[in-house]
Amino acid sequence: MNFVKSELLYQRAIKILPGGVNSPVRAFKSVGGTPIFIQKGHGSKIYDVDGNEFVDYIGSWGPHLFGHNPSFIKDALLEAVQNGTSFGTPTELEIKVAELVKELVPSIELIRFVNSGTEATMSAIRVARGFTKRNKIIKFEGCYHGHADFFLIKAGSGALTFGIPTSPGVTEGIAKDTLVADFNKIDSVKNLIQKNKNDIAAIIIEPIAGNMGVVPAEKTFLQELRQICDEEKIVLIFDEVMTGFRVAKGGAQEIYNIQPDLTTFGKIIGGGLPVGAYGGKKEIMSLVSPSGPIYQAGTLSGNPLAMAAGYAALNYIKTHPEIYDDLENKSQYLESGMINNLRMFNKKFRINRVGSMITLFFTEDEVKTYNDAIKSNTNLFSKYFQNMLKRGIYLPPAQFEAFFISTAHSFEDFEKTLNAQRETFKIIFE
Ligand code: HOZ
Repeated sequence: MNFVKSELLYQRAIKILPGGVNSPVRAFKSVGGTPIFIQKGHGSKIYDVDGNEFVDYIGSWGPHLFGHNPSFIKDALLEAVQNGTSFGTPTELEIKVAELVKELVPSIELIRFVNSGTEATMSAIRVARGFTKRNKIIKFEGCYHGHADFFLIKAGSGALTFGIPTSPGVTEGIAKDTLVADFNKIDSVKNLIQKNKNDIAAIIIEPIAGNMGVVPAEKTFLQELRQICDEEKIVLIFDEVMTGFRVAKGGAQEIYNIQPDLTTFGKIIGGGLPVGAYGGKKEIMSLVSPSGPIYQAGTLSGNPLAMAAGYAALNYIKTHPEIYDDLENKSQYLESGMINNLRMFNKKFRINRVGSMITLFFTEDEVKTYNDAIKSNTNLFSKYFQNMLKRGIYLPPAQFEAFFISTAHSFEDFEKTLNAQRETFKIIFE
């Protein structure tokens, strides 16, 4: 496998794009080497500019539940583009997508579409602050909610991978209103609430964290959070940008049977196009402009191409509930194969999996919190990543990310992956 064309493109890219990329993790900085430039994707595979084929486990970081470019989404897009690309006016499709989201996720009474997960989470916080007339928020160490200033404090994903969980450029004034609790540790939440009585507007959480690797919240922890929020009149926000429609049709909230006050979604509701959304209780969401005073706007919000792709994706989910059994069976198969491979090399490294989201942590201890996750041997992960890549397996280029399985993945893909893993383990462990 050679990467000659990718390397040349990277040399061009670093002259014009910071770090050669438009989003940090994809630059391969934490795993070494230079990024690969992808030309096309189909089903479970992506193909780079040098003509190399990879089994893809990123799936655009989650939304490609059906693999790359499924025909029903492509057809919907081709049809929509005949009518124009953007109007900045209401369209019927926005209502249809909104109604579908509400049907699949019962906690959504009103919803607003935006253009990314970041926009969704930052707007949800504004609404929670406007609703409660309070300033402070609680987030959890290692959770990532996009790059709005007030979230870049002890954040996960690229911020954690690059060792800048709290970014320069975030002012002290902003940082002081973000309180950070420990994931899965209810006492840390209680302590913060005690010290900031009647000042907390919202608690935001990834119910199944995907941005410090996959780390599911314990059910009792989420139940207690729900109870505390009710007692203290705090808005509970589930960030389901990764988990929404992926771990179940109703997202993590369906699995845990807990209704948040607000939920944020990402690109999955646009069939992989640039879309986000926030929604939830009518009482809160009706404060959003123009029905209420809390301002939030955007020309591309509810964009007709994104809505067409989103409608196709969500309608497929609604009419094919069997996809979740398929995803579970496939993911279980891959997980068991990985466990066997680890056993073969006498390693007890941890695998966390919820449905089609998986992380192999290079640590032998249980991973339930951020502090557990960062015990992982990231040098070993880098070697693992590079060796898998050379064997045609494209994993997220960072330890603190989830990898994603789609319905397009085949058992043949998994056998290839497991085989590559055995060869890789032989090199990195022996
Ligand atoms: N922050 C994303 C992963 N959690 C990566 C985004 C990207 O590079 O596309």
